[in-house]
Amino acid sequence: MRHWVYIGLGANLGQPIEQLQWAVHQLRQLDNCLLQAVSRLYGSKPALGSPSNQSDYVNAVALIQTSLTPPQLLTKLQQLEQLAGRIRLERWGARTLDLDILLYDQQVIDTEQLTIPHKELVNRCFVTLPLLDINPTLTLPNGVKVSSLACATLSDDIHVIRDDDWWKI
Ligand code: A4P
Ligand code: MG
Repeated sequence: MRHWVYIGLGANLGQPIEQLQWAVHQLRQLDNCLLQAVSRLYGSKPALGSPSNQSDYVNAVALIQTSLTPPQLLTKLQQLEQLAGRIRLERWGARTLDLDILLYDQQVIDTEQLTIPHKELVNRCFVTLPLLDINPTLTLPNGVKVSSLACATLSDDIHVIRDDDWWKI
């Protein structure tokens, strides 16, 4: 279990909070993975560029330790997305569960299948704020401190929904 991986969780259809609780529960059960930490739970408007008329999103980040390679982990996460009943209709469309690999150690990966760090990480408060909950001194592979990004503080666009052990079911 030598790799440290941050996973972004998001949902805006069905019962988003329950789906994120379910997702964390599934991460705890995954072979070759150990759940290490979970952020607070956040609510926000769909990111700029998302199709309009979408419901608000619920987001969080989980930190796991794993022996899975990035492609192996992606396959597992996509299986969980499918299990959660996600229907892929449009890019950035509404979804019951979205699981993204945000960071995999300090590796930089750019293949057809995977871009790590996640391509939108630095632009999205619903990713940077939960990352900072887990690790206030987190640094990206390019040396940038997450705490120095524009999105490092709460604003009108994003709020904390729960700051307890919301994921423990
Ligand atoms: N892929 C490449 N890199 C990664 C990675 N690091 N982690 C590939 C996971 N997957 C990665 O993903 C399409 C392909 O991306 C996958 O097959 C994988 O090989 P997808 O999840 O099916 O497509 P998508 O989610 O529709 O597109 P995309 O660009 O991944 O969307 P995002 O970035 O996930 O954005 N607003 C708020 N407030 N909160 C949100 O959570 N989420 C989105 C979706 C839009 N607006 C949002 C939110
Ligand atoms: Mg995605």
